[in-house]
Amino acid sequence: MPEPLPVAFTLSATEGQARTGRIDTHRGEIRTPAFMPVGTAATVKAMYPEQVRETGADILLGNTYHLMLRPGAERVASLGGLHDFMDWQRPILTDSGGFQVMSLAKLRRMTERGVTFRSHVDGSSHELTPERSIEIQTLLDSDIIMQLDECISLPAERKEMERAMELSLRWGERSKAAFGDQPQRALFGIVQGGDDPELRARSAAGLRSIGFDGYAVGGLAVGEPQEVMFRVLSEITPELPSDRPRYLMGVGKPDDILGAIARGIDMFDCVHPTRAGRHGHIYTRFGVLNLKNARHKDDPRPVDETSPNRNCRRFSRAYLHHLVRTEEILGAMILSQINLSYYQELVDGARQAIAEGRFEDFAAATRAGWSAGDL
Ligand code: PRF
Repeated sequence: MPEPLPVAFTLSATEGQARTGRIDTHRGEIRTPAFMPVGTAATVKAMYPEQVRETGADILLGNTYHLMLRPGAERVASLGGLHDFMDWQRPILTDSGGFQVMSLAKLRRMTERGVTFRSHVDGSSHELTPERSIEIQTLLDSDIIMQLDECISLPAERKEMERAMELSLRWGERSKAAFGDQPQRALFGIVQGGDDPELRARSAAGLRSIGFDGYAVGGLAVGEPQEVMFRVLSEITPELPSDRPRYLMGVGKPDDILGAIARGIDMFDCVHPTRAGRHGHIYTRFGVLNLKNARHKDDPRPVDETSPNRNCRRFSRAYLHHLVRTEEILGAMILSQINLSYYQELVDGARQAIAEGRFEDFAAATRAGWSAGDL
């Protein structure tokens, strides 16, 4: 068997800080800026893999934390890896678990060695170290592996931001040693440091000297206003190597994504489009529509009859309102599909606009559309 192709990032155009390009992996190409739908438990909730692909997604996100608890990383490995297990044959990025431990697990204890916790599923005890996180992500056969880090919420004391940033840097070094030489996969480091410019710069410099295949910005969208997130991004992307992909973790709403692309971010993931869909909220070129609202119950109009997405043209708002109100499974399916399609339409539009040097106009026109529509 020939060696699988190494992961490679190629930029094709820039406009200001905004960039477009591609990441090549042996499982296929990832066009950037990219939005990665979240497939936490080896499924993008309420979507078949081929439907996810049809929305335009090149890559999915999976979670170490959830998969180590259920069904277990060794089990997924013995069943042929995560791609075969869920039948998604394109690239998968896995998060390292620390962030989900902090938001979901019980009785967490953070030490230099790693984090111990009790499962939110059955209360069983587990330990996640930087080395075990890499091992799990390798067992899953992930294409892009994230280092274990500690993400704290904002606002926070500077001492606390500094401690978590420095711990994350040491864990980055251990992650790199544990990852070793696996050119068919990428290992990304994660910048921490809260909202403090000096801590962020030290984090970026430390990660750069360790040397990663890509650089994520963690610790944002954790309670701070959007303007703080944008300020940190404007400060941090110039500190990251321009020839490596940059990933803003867990972000966001369409407006956050446009602002982050303008500040040099290449990759995003967020549960928001699928979760909002399951709750009756849909994203369209004309803004957000809450289909739970009683004002839709007699509305025969489709969501958007000029949309490229068939689901936006075929069902009336009254029907979708009914499905949401009755909590029908089909409602979750259709609304998740509509939202993921809109997110992919957004990043596809951004990629084309950057390639043609008109991203600024594209962003302004897109934002104007959200408030101009008759919803
Ligand atoms: N670290 C990791 N995963 C994350 C985050 C982080 O800081 C965030 C913060 N928005 C989301 N997901 N490992």
